[in-house]
Amino acid sequence: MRSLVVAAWLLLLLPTRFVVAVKEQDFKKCDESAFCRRGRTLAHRAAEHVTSGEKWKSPYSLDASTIVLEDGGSRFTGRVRSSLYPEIKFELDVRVHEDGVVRVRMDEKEGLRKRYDEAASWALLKEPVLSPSSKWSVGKKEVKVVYGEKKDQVEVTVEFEPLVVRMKRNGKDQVVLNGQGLLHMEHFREKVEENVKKLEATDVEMVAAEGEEAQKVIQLPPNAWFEGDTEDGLWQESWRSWTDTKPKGPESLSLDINFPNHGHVYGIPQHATRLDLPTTKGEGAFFDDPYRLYNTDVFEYLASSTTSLYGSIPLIHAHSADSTVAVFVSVASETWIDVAHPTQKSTETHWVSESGILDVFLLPGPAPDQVFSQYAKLTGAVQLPPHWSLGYHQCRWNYVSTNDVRSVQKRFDEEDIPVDVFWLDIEYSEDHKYMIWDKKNFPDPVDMFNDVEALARKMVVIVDPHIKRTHDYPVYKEGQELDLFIRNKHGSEFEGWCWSGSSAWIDFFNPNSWEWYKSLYKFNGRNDGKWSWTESTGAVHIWNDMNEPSIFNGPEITMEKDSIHYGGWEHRDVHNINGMLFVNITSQAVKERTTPYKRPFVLTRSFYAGAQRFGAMWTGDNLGTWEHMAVGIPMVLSNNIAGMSFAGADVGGFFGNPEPEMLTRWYFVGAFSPFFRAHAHIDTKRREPYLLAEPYKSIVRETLRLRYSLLPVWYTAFRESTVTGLPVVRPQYVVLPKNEPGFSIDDQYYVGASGLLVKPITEAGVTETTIYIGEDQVYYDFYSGHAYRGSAKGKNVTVPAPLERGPLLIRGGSILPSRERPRRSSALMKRDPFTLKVALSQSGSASGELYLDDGESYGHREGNFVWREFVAESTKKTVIISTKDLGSKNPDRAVDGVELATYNGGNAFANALNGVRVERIVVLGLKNRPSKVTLGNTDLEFIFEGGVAAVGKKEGVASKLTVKNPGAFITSDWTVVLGL
Ligand code: NBV
Repeated sequence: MRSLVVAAWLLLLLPTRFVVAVKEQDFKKCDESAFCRRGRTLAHRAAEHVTSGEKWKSPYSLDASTIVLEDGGSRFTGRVRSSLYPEIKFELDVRVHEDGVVRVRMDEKEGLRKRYDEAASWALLKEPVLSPSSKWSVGKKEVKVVYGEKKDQVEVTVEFEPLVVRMKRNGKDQVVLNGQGLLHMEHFREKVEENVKKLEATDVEMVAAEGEEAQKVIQLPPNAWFEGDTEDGLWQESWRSWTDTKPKGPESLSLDINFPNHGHVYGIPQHATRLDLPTTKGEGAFFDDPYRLYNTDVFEYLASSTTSLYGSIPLIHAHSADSTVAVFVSVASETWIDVAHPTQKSTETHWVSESGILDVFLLPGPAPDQVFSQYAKLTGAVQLPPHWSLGYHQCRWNYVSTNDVRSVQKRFDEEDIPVDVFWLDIEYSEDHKYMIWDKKNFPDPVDMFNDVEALARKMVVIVDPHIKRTHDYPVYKEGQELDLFIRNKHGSEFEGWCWSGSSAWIDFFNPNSWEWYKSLYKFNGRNDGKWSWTESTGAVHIWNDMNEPSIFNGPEITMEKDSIHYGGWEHRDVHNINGMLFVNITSQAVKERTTPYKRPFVLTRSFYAGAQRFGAMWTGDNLGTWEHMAVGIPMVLSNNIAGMSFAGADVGGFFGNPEPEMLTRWYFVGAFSPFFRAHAHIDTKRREPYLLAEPYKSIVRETLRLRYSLLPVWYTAFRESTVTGLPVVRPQYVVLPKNEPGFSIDDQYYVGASGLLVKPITEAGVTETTIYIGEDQVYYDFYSGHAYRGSAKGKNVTVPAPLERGPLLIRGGSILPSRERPRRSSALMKRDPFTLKVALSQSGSASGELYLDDGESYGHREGNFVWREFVAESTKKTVIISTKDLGSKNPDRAVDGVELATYNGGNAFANALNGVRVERIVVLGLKNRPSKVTLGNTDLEFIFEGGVAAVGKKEGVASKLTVKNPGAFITSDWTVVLGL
């Protein structure tokens, strides 16, 4: 109901030409999907049993006599039985990884058919290493393992009957699997009438006691209390005009995953909703339908809904002031998740997937940082992006010709507005045959690329996965010759409709497609002389759109589930991973076409767990409304905590024509998103920043300059993320995990570990706002230096929010490196000097980091980088600001799990930066004017503006010391002493 109201409201807001209803009816609700219906009904029956006082008992148990300890005891296997089908064999396989993550796998053994068990092989970085020391011990009622520090012990038990998996920390339940008894793995069966009958009500009797009227008694089959009394869509299912044949029959999975001591859950992107996931079940549930994970191209999606969107990451974080834990469910098929809070401090979730094995990873935490590192160890960390890709990207559907691109670039330069990348959407291509230029409008693509590159910029060109079925398209012709296309249920080439008309889709599950597809990107030609994209250059990077896959005439705008992939798997088994394979291979193709390799940039719309290793994502076709601007923030945060750090939403909104105030505010949102791109639908008016009237144009220019000045902060945050798995943008619960009132806040966030706290304005007419400070610390207004005080319990402070200054605070205790010279693109900043902003904490100290490398090669893996730490320490009479090399603190693993070579401070990249100055040091919050400021024996000139000190409780404009040209260099060690 709520969603309908929002939909109606949205329609009123949209300009008339966009009044194409949010097509909710194009997408299924749980009750329109048979396996979801079955799973949810199972949960309802269980709940009814419990409320009626009957005991609901899981039919699944672990047969103790079959348990075998393996791999030195860190793993065991055993047979699971279901009392409903005693003859069916299920095997359980439970492992402890070296970092304490527990993996629980269950599969049907010797069944009639095989379940898809390869989701993890695509999601995981590599096969996890098992714990050398944790050993399972088999008891009378359970198998148990205990590990961790004495005072902080994790105990995992697998109880025999019913089968329950429980992870405890210090005696407190962290995660419980099947605690509610909703585990169900539908086994493979023959489609015979007898089977059908078995599930039906067997009889209807009329029983009449003496003197009473006859009553109807329905005798149900014994398993009906669990599975229901009628078959529901087990073998075939129709929806709208489509029929999904289910040749394998039912094989869905249901599992309750509960967090009895955690009142907040986050993750399972991507949905347009709050970060702290609202409930879908139980009294007063916020949503009616479960969260759905099924990659789909949802046209004009709602700003608040559980509807699935383009990407799916089945990772959920559960959080309380005591601990954070997470569960990653490695499943590739359509999945629905109900969320309920039976109490404020506990959470129940119920997962129902259509097919595949049960493969669940329990990440024990116990703090957010550890959960991130555990997840990054499993699925990999975000790749270190090329530095230029953190600049501003200018896109629209479409820049219509090579000259159009040139003139857009010219206009940016005339107006002195920084930009790094220009994008080409689908209309560059001839009849939507991607990589083939429409020569009428794009007669000289290589010259265009070179013109853009000459001004130190890059281009990104779209390559969609639908392949036009015409033999004059070499990609189609060769793909067909090599037999690389996905097949339909009859075994012939799958055909569907997309931009290119009748199209086919390459099956990237087929290993034969990989080298071939990569070879198409060779701009120097292929060894075998066949067609490749020679009208391209090394400065061109790629955008993968429509890879859910989006198919205009398919059910829910995607592929029929009974289509067939390599290995005979049905599309239903692999749907949510399919899009990730495309961006995986594209990123390899882009990387490998340059010698030596350069870091690729690929933007993808569809993604799955692990996609962070291949590129950036964006939130798809948002609307140019304040609601969409606002929901983009929790969406980006949610993707970030699920590993997809390189995330952003279309600035300005894809659909519609945002008014200047909205667009201006949206630029600020973008400037504080990891991925910063403006984009617009083909029917919208042009809205490049130089077209804005004053004062908007100048404000947007300044916002872009702010982004560019803070690129060192963003790049440093990305480096940290590649090593630790910590997100680039961090919500309140990640930074202050013990501060309860912050757990649901998702409209403000921190940038990496820099101490920048931002709260973009997403409403019209705002002039001030409140920012929540969840700790007893001083925070400074980024622009005015006004010092605000938080409190340990948390406090809202009111900050100015004029259009030209989006709310931005610096956390006391931070040192921010920035580059303040306005430039036209990031490449021109390479040797620019630095400003260090020292924001003293309440105890008078501060620290910060800076990471730099050449920004595009893999030289950093050979130790070619600069990694510095800056520290400020106060004594009674001095404040000492110093810097040292962090190379010795070399991380033990880096991007893509590749070990870093030993770092050497005098590496080639660092040497190339010799002479790059620190041109300014600014210190906020000194208690008084220094008597002198020295660097070694040299007295430095300085300006001191009096004001509030960091130490103490006063609020107001903080004191500010500015030391210009201290004579310090960014690559060398130095110490600046402020004598007080
Ligand atoms: O390629 C055209 C668009 C693209 O601009 C947009 O960013 C994608 O999300 N694409 C979808 C296809 C058509 C959308 C109506």
